[in-house]
Amino acid sequence: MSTKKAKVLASLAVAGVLALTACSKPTATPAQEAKGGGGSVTGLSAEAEAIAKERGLKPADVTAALKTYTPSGKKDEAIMFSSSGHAGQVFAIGVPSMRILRSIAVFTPESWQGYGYNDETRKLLKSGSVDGEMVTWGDTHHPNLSETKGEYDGEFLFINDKVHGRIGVIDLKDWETKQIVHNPLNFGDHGGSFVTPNTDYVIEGSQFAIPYIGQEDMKDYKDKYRGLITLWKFDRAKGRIDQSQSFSLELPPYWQDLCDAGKGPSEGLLFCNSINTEMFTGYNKKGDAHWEGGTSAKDRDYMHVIDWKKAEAVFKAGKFEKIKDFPVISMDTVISEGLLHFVPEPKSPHGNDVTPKGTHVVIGGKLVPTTTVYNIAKIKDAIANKKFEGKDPFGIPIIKFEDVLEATVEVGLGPLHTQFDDKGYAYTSLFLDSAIARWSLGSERPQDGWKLIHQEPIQYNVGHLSVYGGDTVKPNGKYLVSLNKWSLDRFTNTGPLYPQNLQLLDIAKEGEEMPVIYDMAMGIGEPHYAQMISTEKLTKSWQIYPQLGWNPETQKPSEHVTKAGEERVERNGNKVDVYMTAVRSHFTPENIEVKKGDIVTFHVTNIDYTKDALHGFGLPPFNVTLSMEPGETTEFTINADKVGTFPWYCTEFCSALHMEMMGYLQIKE
Ligand code: K7E
Ligand code: CUA
Repeated sequence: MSTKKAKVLASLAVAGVLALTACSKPTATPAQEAKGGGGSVTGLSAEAEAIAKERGLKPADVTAALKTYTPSGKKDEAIMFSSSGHAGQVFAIGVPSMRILRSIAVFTPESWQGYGYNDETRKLLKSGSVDGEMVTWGDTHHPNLSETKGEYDGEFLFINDKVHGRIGVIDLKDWETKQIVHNPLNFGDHGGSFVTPNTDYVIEGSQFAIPYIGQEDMKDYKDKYRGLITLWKFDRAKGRIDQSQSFSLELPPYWQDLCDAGKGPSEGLLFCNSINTEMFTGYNKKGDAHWEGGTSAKDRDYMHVIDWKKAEAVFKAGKFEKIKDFPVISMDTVISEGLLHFVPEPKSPHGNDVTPKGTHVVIGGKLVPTTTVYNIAKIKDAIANKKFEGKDPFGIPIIKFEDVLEATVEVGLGPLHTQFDDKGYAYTSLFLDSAIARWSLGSERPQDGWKLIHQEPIQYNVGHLSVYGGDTVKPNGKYLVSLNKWSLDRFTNTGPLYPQNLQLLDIAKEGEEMPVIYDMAMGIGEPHYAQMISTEKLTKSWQIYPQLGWNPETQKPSEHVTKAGEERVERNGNKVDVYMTAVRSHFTPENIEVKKGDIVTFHVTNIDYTKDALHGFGLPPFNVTLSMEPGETTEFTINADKVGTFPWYCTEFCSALHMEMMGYLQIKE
């Protein structure tokens, strides 16, 4: 590194918090210019040469196009499941084409999927109510695929809702949300939803500390405010989180954040960051710092090392109390049972990532220009031999930093998250430098040692990065996606709200070559983390529901399935049940008469039991929109409280006579 750069690094590290808000200049770097620069495109047809010339494409552009262009009918090799931030959904994106294949509604009603508009998904959204309030949005950050032996198994996907402290469960058989759970003790759960290597638990860290119950004065922060980490027990056979077997750990109010589960030799441990060991309480009077400064006052915070297997045993032994009806292992028990140890970490860290072999854990320092690598075997030794340098104010043992440090690697400015490949490299996103750092794991590449190999510029200000399988025991080192917060000058203007920029990098080769090969504008949400899985692993994914009359809520045939010829209207007092079929290009029945004051339930079966033969159902003014996948039976209920004639229709252009696929609902006095 040049002295000039070193000086800049040092000064920015000192500037710390201020530096974090800086943003890069909107220019391509000289390195990128050089790579794409000059020369003629050789080996192409005259027509291709002419097109390249006319469009001003350089040789590197043509190579990138060849790596990513996916002709009609050809399929992607991987799928990236991405969060959408405060859009409250998940996106499935094909790689390397970077085509959005679909969105999966989780915390937010979504009318195309009919999510939140039929009885079953209304009930689902309602089940995610928070303090009795039905909330209709979420802030999704960290999608996590279910794992078996530390590898993605393609069965389930979990996603956290930071704002309300919830976890959504998606079944990858039909790619639909099946469950939303909420821990009643906190909000702002940034640190979800990380799985243990066999998906025994889904982990949720709380970030903001609050009093578990009611309101407490900020001056009592240390005594009355608490952090929390929740272990949600996953029942794979049922495809649901088992709330009765889930529990939380009471923790100091240090803002526990991102966690990663140990694997291999470190299986059974959890590593979680914390942000506010200062126990800072905000700007209250002139002269106080703001949160950003106050939580970064000390040089070190504490990485929490939690023994989740021991915690599970403690929970099963009944050593917990119930707060708001949720089992919590008290801090006293956490300490006396040896469930938690601290390791000093760079202040206000961001990412926390265990290496593929489970031997090391990497912290992204955010305010320092290095990643910090810990040796987990040494952490285990220190715990086993009770070798501590002291205790925190709550009595939690602190392991000495130097005893367990493996390396600090100078990677660049604003290191956030780290992922791994199959070549023994680690990749760290650099928010301030707007680059991806490739660095070598000394444990895997002794020929290189622990050192920076290359910084690849990206455009601009990367948050998370996602390497194909990059947090599993067997990463595939072919692709990396840089999920950038700013796009600035990359796309055609879309008004003052800019898309984000998801950039695909080809990381297949060793050394310094890892070019950006595609820019994908993301204009429907703010992806944070994403995970990339081979499509070959999604073997459980259905192309069509297994049986006619399928109920996606129970994943079984519905008791209300209606087959052709069985359509009918049944009345029982003021309760009316309509058993309806949909087929190209009509509904049966298609004229329905009810009386004002009736409660009408429609049970609609799409009997077009063939791939991709979708029908919809839009009924004004009752706020009903359905998406009926082939073979699906779905239900919605309306209160027929107004007299009138209400035409409904199929909302999916399903056939040449789709416009005629409609019916009238007559509500009579
Ligand atoms: Cu870095 Cu929520 Cu994981 Cu955004 S977080 S980037
Ligand atoms: Cu069915 Cu349009």
